Amino acid sequence: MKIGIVCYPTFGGSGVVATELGKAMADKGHSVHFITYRQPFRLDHFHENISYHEVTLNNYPLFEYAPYESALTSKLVDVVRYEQLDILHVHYAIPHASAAWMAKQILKTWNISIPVVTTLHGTDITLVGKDQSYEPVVTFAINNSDGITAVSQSLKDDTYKNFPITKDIEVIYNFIDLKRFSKQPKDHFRQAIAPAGEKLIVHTSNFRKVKRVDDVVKVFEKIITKIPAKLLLIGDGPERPAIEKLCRELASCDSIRFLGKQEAIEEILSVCDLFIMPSETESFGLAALEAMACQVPVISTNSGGMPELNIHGETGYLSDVGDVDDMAAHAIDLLTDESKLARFKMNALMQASRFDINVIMPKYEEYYKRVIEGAKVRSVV
Ligand code: GMT
Repeated sequence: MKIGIVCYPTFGGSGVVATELGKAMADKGHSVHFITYRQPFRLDHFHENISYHEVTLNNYPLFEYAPYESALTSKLVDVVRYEQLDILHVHYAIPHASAAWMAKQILKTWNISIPVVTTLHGTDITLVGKDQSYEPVVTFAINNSDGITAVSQSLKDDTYKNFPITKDIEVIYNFIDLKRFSKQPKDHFRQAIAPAGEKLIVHTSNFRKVKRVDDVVKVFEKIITKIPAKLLLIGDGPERPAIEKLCRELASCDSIRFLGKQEAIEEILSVCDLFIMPSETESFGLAALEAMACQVPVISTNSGGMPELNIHGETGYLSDVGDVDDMAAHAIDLLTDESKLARFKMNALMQASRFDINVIMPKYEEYYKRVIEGAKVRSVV
């Protein structure tokens, strides 16, 4: 197949899923065309089956806001037409699904038919998409996609709850490359960060409000009253200055390291004992899956799709959003019971292997084929 992929290319789960999926499709022999405004950060090597098309945004003095959606639509028209793509897979509804619909209408004028698959990732439905300034476009674009996937059952349910969707949504979970994300012998890291044998607690995110990073710090404050521990905060984003301020006020700065954005995150996860994800909402929780693949159990909220990934009492624990006392109690219980901790670490790995890329990628491949066939049948009728 010749596949076009549209995504947000910078740090973020949807971009990671889109890029890794494209790379896996290319390894399988498909011809993959990424169409994004910047080179996706995980697209870092030459691959004979991968092409990259940059959406160029020429700003003119008249525009206060550069019309990204129009530039993307024009680029989609160009790439589909000249590369003779079989399918377009757009990640994140806003504005990728509506740009794809517009491109499809333009291409029809040349008698070119291009099926579009839209993958819903989370905040495009649970936060941003619900906003009245986007809702009609999101609803229309989803209902006019040829195929729709959601990254968890919870996100599928939320989509039907929040939008008048008339089409079927296929659940295809996030996935992980276990060859890359696996526990590595990096004991020298542990020795450097926790020289006195402290437990290592980790959180990775883009520090958006929805991630509730302040709750990570509050949980950690409670943990260190009982157990010697260090906290690694990985990633960066709008809330980081407020979190740094909170750490200074709580005087826990000495035990907390802000590591910023990290490429080889699996090396750090390899030496950690516990991952904390206290998100307000999380459609799947790819960052938690990455931790679990490196044998790190997870303390998370029970919101969104988290219970589909993190099994309470087996791979970690689930708490209500904001219940830092419950999260801390679970963390202390686990970190003080070595045999339970060892069991949870193995359970985390076993659960992560259910989401192996080799299991999930064929589901997308099969779904593409179904959507292409369906579009052919519709065009004949
Ligand atoms: O979590 C973020 O802020 C990034 C966001 C995105 O769209 O890039 O992640 C969403 O998509 C990921 C990949 O499907 C999911 O694993 C995340 O759970 C989801 N984030 C939220 O729902 C908050």
